[in-house]
Amino acid sequence: MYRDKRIGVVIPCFNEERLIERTITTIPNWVDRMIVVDDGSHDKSVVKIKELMNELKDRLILIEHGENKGVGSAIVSGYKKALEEGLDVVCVMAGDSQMDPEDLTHIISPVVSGKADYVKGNRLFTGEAWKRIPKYRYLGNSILSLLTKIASGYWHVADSQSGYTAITRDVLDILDLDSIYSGYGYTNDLLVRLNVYNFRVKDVSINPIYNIGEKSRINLLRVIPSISFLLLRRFFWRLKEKYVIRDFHPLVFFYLMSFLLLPAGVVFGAYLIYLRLRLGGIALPGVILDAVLLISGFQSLFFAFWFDMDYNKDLK
Ligand SMILES: Nc1nc2c(ncn2[C@@H]2O[C@H](COP(=O)(O)OP(=O)(O)O)[C@@H](O)[C@H]2O)c(=O)[nH]1
Ligand SMILES: [Mg+2]
Repeated sequence: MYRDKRIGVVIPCFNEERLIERTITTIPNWVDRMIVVDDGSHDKSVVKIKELMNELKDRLILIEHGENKGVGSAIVSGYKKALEEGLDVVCVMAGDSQMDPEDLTHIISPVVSGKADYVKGNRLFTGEAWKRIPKYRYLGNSILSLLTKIASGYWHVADSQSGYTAITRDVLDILDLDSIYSGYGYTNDLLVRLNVYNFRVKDVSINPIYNIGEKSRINLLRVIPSISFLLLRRFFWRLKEKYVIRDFHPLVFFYLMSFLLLPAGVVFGAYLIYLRLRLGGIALPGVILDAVLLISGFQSLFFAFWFDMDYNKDLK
């Protein structure tokens, strides 16, 4: 119990025999349930977890997927179990000890006190982030964080790939858990969904932990394109759900204008460059038309961003 709330921690685990014990044993005693979701680990993770279950009894629950279904699916299984167990606040912490248990109170406090519906750790607030996080991870994370701001409408949220989170039971009851993305993009997907329901999301500063013997399974070259594509789909879904069906906002026209004008401007511009190279000269009206397409396209896009940011400014 933390204040008067029952707290759960979901721990996704895949081949974490070296760090799973440390993860579980360092979680504070006031956590009522730890729900480890193993996804067909090939190592001794499950053996280690079962040993700990003898000591920790009801506080430690193991869900075994048997085959690997992805980290997003593991979190969803953990969330469903947490609902069954009647927990009020459900956190997620990785099974490789990369999340500092000292930060757990910071993560849950805004949710427990009713100031936020979802809280996410942000590793970038500390000045140490650039030094501690491997550079290629930092840059990959920055690209996805920017795309997630656009897709989710939570412009104040950064470090979108951070999986250290807390969510309330009420939010879990409303979300369609089964349709959440099964892979590493689940954090991004969740943010887009939360925005459609106007839930308040808060970022809190956490300590970035690296080089403790963890081995990331993330392959950035594969993950960045697949999450970007997911975000594109979810972005259109959010515009439809939030600004057409549930409420109406003209920002959809601004987005639409920019999606028509910008590609037209780019294609026409490329054609003009081709003509310039082939024929050595181009007519001024063509250049002016292209400038109008590009300038209006960018203006529409930036206005759409601005309206979206303004609409969501209180959801923090
Ligand atoms: N259940 C489950 N857990 C996974 C899977 N992939 C990764 N994890 C766990 O999710 C956590 C974060 O994964 P990791 O690869 O370390 O990501 P990173 O720390 O963001 O680089 C770790 O505890 C992993 O064991 C999976 O497919 N299924
Ligand atoms: Mg890790």
